[in-house]
Amino acid sequence: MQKLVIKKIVARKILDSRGNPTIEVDVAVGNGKVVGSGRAAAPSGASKGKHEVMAFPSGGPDTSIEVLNTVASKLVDISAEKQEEVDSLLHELDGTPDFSKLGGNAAVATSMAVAKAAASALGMPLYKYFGGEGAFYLPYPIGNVLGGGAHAGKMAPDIQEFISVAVGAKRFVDAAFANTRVHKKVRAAIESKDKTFTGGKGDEGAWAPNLDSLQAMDVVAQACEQASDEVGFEVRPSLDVAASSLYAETQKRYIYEREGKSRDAGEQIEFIIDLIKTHKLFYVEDPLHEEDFEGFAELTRKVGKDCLICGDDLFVTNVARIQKGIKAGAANAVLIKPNQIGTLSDTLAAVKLAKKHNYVPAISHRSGETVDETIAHLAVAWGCPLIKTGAVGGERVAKLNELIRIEEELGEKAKMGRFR
Ligand code: 2PG
Ligand code: MG
Repeated sequence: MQKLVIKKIVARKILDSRGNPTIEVDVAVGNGKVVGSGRAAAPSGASKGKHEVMAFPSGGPDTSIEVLNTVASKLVDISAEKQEEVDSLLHELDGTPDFSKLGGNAAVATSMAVAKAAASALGMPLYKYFGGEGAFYLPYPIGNVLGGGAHAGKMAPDIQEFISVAVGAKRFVDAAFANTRVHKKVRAAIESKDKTFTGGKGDEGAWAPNLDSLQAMDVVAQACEQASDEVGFEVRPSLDVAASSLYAETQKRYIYEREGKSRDAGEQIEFIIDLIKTHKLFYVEDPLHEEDFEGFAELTRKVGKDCLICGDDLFVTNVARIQKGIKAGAANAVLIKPNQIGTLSDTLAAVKLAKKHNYVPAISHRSGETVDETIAHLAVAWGCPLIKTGAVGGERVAKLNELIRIEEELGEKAKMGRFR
């Protein structure tokens, strides 16, 4: 068969779930004539890590599109099946260490659209294109059911995400529905505590109540316990503290505004350990701020055998930072967000490094999302045993429903992922 090459790249500005502009890219591939096409859109974060690549150049998404349009011809006729070459060309065409000329969102949307186009030309779903016959492990969905922090209003909890993970589920579909069961129970519990609750939600579809972090933790832990009893398998509470958003560098303290409290590094570690032990937390993301490798290491030493300690802003899907974390023993899980690093090849390198050192890779959406379902395929292709997609909402269920379809397509072969 003739070589499959990139024929055309079209970029456009579209809306994300917050109504902010982001980039969508269409790629056509062929061997003479067009035989496949792929479309991908990039998400955007609210609680972004300091060390992420730049989502957009300083001129914003319009500048990003202009830059992509001027370099697109250089990508035409490049082999669409050589993802690494495509991705290193994206780096070269950008020419900066952090995608600040092209924008990480345009880069990642292009990278993903090329992969999807190549898969479509070969008549394969993306998870099979990247993962082959060995791609049959489904991830456990990490479902954000109650939230605050940078994703919700002032009176919501200081901690960003209170999460449910159905770790006992035997099938993806059951795990996804267990999370929505918890989500519904959480609403009922909030309403019974607060008669004025309006049903308001944060950016990811998690309820945003007028509760402090400890009240919220109780509500979610109880809802998980009740859901476990009803479904007959374990559903565990979890957190994304997003501690960089709480940290005040000048005071070297974590400021819990809603609670009217602040904690120094030692107090923060003790606070998190207490939450992990009291509520049997399965997973805690960013319990400390993004530069505190040592604090992460101390926490992991103390509770890492009972709980996944995951770095998001700490690692930003960046192999150098993950390497630094591995050396320090900073965590036992890594959040994987393709747009934090800008290409699929860089993302895969992060997943491989994490796995090699028994760090659990958890692939993740952003708070500002689109209905793009690429990460669902990447989770299966790369054997990530966790996927963070939220529990409800169109742009969240786009990924969950795609995984339900993949599980159905895999049939008997499908298995839930393994953590260690
Ligand atoms: C996070 C994410 C997604 P954001 O902190 O993990 O839940 O939020 O996209 O705002 O960084
Ligand atoms: Mg996070």
